[in-house]
Amino acid sequence: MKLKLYSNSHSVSCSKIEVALDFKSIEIDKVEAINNYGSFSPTATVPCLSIDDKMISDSGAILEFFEEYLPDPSLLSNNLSNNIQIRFMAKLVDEKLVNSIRKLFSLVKNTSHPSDNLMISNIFIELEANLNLIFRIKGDNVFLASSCLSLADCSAPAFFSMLKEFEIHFNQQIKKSDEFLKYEKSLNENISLNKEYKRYGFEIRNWISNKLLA
Ligand SMILES: N[C@@H](CCC(=O)N[C@@H](CS)C(=O)NCC(=O)O)C(=O)O
Repeated sequence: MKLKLYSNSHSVSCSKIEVALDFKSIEIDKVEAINNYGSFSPTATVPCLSIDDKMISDSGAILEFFEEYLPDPSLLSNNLSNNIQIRFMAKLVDEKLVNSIRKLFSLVKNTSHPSDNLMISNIFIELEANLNLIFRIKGDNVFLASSCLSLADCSAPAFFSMLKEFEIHFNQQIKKSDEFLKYEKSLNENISLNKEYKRYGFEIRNWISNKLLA
């Protein structure tokens, strides 16, 4: 099987795939795509995985592919009911956390409109509420959906590093619950999550600086 991954180093959705590749120690041919995603990706988005003659451009489907391609170590469990919890949580993290924080990218600019501040505050309020929801559903698990790293945690490094950089940039803070701090500790102590947290944080800091210089 011939595999090639088209990704972009500051894409949140591509960051998810980096976690899985590192965790599973998968070496893959990669292309850093800068723009014009429509020339290779069916949805004009990255990540996009080329598998022989197929082009698949959805991070969730790509993660599931790598899980089947190299099942050990696993990002699922051997229990059907835990696996549905893992997939449920993975979807919630993308819909409630990643989609909310993404809205802040377009608000990083040199000259802001007076209405920007209200929009920024509302996004921070939404993030705090969505984090509380996620942590309520997480319960006592060490990781987001299980006692081990799973598919549900793969977006976490990008989300947590973005949150840190956007809190600094917009001078806004969300209230950190004990659950938030406990999960942040698990993220920092896990090799694959921590490595991606640092790499992505560096990318976002650069992205913000370049945007302000432009
Ligand atoms: N649901 C898709 C979303 C992918 C997505 O929106 N990717 C962004 C980068 S994070 C993208 O390619 N946006 C188009 C662009 O930047 O031109 C997935 O999970 O793969």
